[in-house]
Order: sequence, then structure tokens, then C-alpha cells
Amino acid sequence: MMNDISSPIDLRSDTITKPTPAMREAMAAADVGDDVFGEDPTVRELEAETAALLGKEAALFTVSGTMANQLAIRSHTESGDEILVEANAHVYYHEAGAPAALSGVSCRCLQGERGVFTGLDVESALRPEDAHFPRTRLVCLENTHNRGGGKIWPLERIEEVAGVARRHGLQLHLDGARLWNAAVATGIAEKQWAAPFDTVSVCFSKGLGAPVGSALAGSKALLARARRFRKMFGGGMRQAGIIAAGALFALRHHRARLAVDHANAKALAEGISRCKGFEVAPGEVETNMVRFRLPGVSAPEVVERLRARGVLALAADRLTIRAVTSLMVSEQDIPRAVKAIAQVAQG
Ligand code: TLP
Repeated sequence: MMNDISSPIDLRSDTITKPTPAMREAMAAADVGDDVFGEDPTVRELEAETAALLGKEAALFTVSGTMANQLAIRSHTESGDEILVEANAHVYYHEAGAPAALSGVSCRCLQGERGVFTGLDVESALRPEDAHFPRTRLVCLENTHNRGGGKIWPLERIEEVAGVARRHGLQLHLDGARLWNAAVATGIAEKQWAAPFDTVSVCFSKGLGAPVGSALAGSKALLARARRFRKMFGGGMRQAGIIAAGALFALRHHRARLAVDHANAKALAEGISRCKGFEVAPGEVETNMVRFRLPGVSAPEVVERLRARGVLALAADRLTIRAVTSLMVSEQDIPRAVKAIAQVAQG
């Protein structure tokens, strides 16, 4: 979808995508039923297709990625347990304290490198069997890693971490909100990425461009537990086929095009690297995210200056600006965005 020359270029997130006309048509035509009774054919089709794509027995449609992640945590644990998460993981950093509030678990943070940690990090966090300690139950990974700048976990590293987790009886959950991006960028299928995990959450509402919806995939037994918690958390939906149809359309038609977003992100980073005063590492751009800095100017200030020039971005922290490409951003938008960014250094 192309931006009108006068409208802002929205690089805040890939969550801002709006449904395309073809997606809206599929949504309007969706066959629906009461999904709390398990009678919505479109939701069932989406769940079956998602499970197959991820190589899991079952999948559960959820309103958001946050709900899918938190249902996983709730289903894998009991109150008082501990989970191992990376310090910048979305489940910990961006989900409003939900692991404590909804599951009564504590989060033990591992310090990763752009979100990626090691088997040794997990090994070092293990506790001996002792009444003083919480029971460590679950390890969570995020691929691609959002606060790591869209970083892709190396598959061998996932296997290393999974090996340690298995040896010590820990469950494994993957926050795969942007697993589609990892699959397109590497040519490694989603199923292969998902294989080491007990549960995987995926989002249809980010780069894939559906207006609403995520899913949790895993074993039938675990998913039956998650379905019950989804109802408990108020996430049981009725004629949800209307939104599931958008997700199904996205799954079928919008995965391959993520390569365009990746190329645009790379071009944006290279453009920024030519702007005087900015710090950016184009070599670190693996998917659809670019992080950059303007030393001496705070990220919120840079974001404000960009907004005044028709480019929307987000401050990831005090110093770092995050720009995300999506189907709302065209190839032609990139030089326009770079031009605005270059001007921002002048004040
Ligand atoms: N991420 C959003 C914000 O919440 C930060 C964004 O703009 O990137 N896992 C990952 C890795 C995510 O990046 C997000 C959303 C979620 C889960 C949550 O998805 P929703 O927003 O559907 O609850």
C-alpha cells in the first residue's frame, strides 16, 4: 500500500497496518458461528492452518499476542513458580506485569545480547531442589526479538538452550509474534523454528497486516488448559470468524511480502548511515526494524522533530529511536523518510 505524498510515513510499528480491500472482502464474506461453543468454522480453519504451519497438534485463536503469551505462561505454571525470561523480552518488559498478576509467577531475567542468551545462561540460573526456592518451570524466548531490533535467534542457539531446558525438565515457550519475519529472512520454515518449543505464540496483526488476532500453538492437552484460561481471562469470543478471516487472509497472502519490508528497513538504515550526526548499524538490520540514535539529542526529542516533518517513529529508550517497516510503507517512502531524518540533525 502506498502512502499519499502528503500523509505521514508511519514507522512506529507494524501493528499500525490496516486491512487491504481484498482482506476486508474476505472478512465480510466470512462464515461464522459461536466460537465459545467451538462452532465458528473460520476460527477453526485458522486454528488448524496455524497449527499445521507450526507443526503443532493444536492452536487457539486469541485477541492479542499478549493474551497468547500470558495464556502460555498461565498454562505451563502454577502460582509461586518462576520463569526464565530475557530482560528485554516482551512478556516481561511490555505486558503490564502480567506474569505476576495473572499467573502469580516471578520472572528471573537473563541478560541477552540483543535478546539472545545461551544454554549456559539457563544452566547458571538453575536452582537446587530446596524448599527455599521457587520452582523454575518455563524458559521463554522471543524470535524475532523486538527490543533486540528485530534480531533473529540463530537456530543452533535455540537448540542449545532447548537442550539445557529439556535436560532439566523445563518447558519452553516461544514468543513468535514476528516468527514470520524470521522465516522469510532465513528461508527456514516456521515449523522448523517452532520444533524445539512446547508452545509458540504468533501474531497476525503485525507485519502480516490483519487488524486483530494472534494464536497460541502446542499440544492438545496444553491447549485445552489454555482454552479454559482464555475463557477465564475474558477472551472467549463469539462470531470471531469475521476477524479470523482477516488473519487467515494474512497468513495465506502476506507472508512472502515481508521480504519487501526487510529490504525497505535495510535501505532505511543505509540511508540513515549517510545522514550526518546519526549512529546506526545497517549490518544489524535482519528483518523489519531499524534502531538509530542522534548523540546529544534525546530520542523523544528526535521523535518530536520527525513528527513535525511527517515521519512517525517511537523512542525505544532515552536515546534510541525505533523505526519499523510494514505494508503501510512503500519503497518510495524510504528516501522521503531519510530526507526528513537528515534534516532533524539540524534542529
Ligand atoms: N509489540 C508492540 C508493542 O507492544 C511494543 C510493538 O509495537 O512492537 N510479542 C512481541 C515480540 C511484540 O512485539 C508484541 C507487540 C507482542 C508480543 C504483543 O502483541 P499484542 O500487541 O497483540 O498484544
